[in-house]
Amino acid sequence: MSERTLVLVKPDGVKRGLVGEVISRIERKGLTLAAMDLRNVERSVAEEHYAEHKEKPFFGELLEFITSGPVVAIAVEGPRAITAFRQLAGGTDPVDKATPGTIRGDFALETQFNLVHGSDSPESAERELKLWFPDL
Ligand code: RTP
Ligand code: MG
Repeated sequence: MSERTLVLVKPDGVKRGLVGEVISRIERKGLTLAAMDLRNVERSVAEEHYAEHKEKPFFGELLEFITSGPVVAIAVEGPRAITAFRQLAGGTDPVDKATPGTIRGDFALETQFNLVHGSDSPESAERELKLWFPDL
């Protein structure tokens, strides 16, 4: 059964020219692109997107960062797409958790600048896809 997940190439990934690399890995895995858009992120959308982290000490800098430049938002589709993309991305900390061979493990050094976002559950995916692609 196919499902959809929200992937973001964050501002660091766009600035470093890694959009193609991320899309290529998604496609080579066998997942498909249902929708894709390069866009600047409104602060309200950023707050909504990361609402689960509202009370965290890093919330302020997370909002600053995610609104610091354009992101590429992608609705990714395929069997077990949510888990499949989280595996492609690697763990949140690009050095301690993400292993080489993953996007974060291969291209990132700092947790704050970990290049990509992927929805972490079916509930998150549904909520995030409504927020980023209401017409999909
Ligand atoms: P994401 O939501 O972006 O896909 O990342 P994730 O699930 O792997 O990690 P999560 O715990 O949801 O954290 C969201 C993003 O917040 C930033 N972060 N900074 N300074 C810090 O300690 C810290 N911790 C998390 C990261 O950009 C992380 O991806
Ligand atoms: Mg998360």
